[in-house]
Amino acid sequence: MPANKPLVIVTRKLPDAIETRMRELFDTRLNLEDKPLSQAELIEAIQKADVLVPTVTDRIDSKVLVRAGPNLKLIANFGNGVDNIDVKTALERGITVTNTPGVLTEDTADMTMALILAVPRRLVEGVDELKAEHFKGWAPSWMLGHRIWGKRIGIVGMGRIGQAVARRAKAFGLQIHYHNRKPVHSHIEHELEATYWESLDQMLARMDIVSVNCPHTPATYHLLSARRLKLLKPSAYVVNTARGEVIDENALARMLETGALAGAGLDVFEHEPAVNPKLLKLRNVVLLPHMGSATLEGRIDMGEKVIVNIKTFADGHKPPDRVIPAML
Ligand code: 8YV
Repeated sequence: MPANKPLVIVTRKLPDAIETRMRELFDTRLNLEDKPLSQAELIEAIQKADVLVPTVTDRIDSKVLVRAGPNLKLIANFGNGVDNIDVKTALERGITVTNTPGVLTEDTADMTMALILAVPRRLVEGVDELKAEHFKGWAPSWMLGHRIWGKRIGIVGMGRIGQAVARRAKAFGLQIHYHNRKPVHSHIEHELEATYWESLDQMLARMDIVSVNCPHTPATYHLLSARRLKLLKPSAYVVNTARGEVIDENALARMLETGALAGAGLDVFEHEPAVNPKLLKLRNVVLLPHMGSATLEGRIDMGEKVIVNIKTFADGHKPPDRVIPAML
């Protein structure tokens, strides 16, 4: 890779400040129109680039990677999740992969908490009622939701985001339960007064709210399968700000439709940007277009991470946010 000015191809429009800095530092090709790249355009990009900066909307699977040119040495993903990239194949081909961890934790946890509040308290339904001019004055039995204080939340995946959700949830009076590959450090458990469940099945059966905060990997695909969803109490709510693929979306939609589950708050979908049409028709769901980390500050921080990863790599050092297979 040319030491100082690698050819960096960016697949989507990034914040202006980030694009400007990238152009100062590297030979950077931007996508100012922000039109998603077709597979052919993506292949063309990886044949030329020294560094590719993709996002979650670019599927970089083995079919794409086998076409990579000899110069491609780094894929600096603009995003935390790397389920859009076949990391194993990339590494086998000598391509380093980096991501942007840490900087979208608080924003994503905020949005998770917003959904945890919005669904049981019927926030969107209330807004819709008002807009439809159905509000004829307060009534004791109108628009009743459910209290969240004192209820149990089960967090699936207690990494950075899961812990940030737990801190917020605790402040709202929820009791914290979690399932993770292994328990978190005892001082974190103590701080959060959190209960660890080795068995996801056992935890699910006892929770009032379930929040999905784990990455999508082969091991977590449909972790909330039709069978596991059936373990939930009919009064339970499901919130997902991680990846749609972690839940069997069709099974979830069916259960919400029949009242086998109380409601769901979903920021991510199994076949994005498509959303299961059944979900769109339901009143007991709050659906968002994958905007958990969508703050300007967060996007700039993500861009800064991408720049640091490229710059350290181009300078011959190990970039700080390398994705290693053990993480997947
Ligand atoms: C990002 C995300 O905005 O970083 C992630 O894993 O899910 C998003 O919130 C998106 O991935 C950008 O590539």
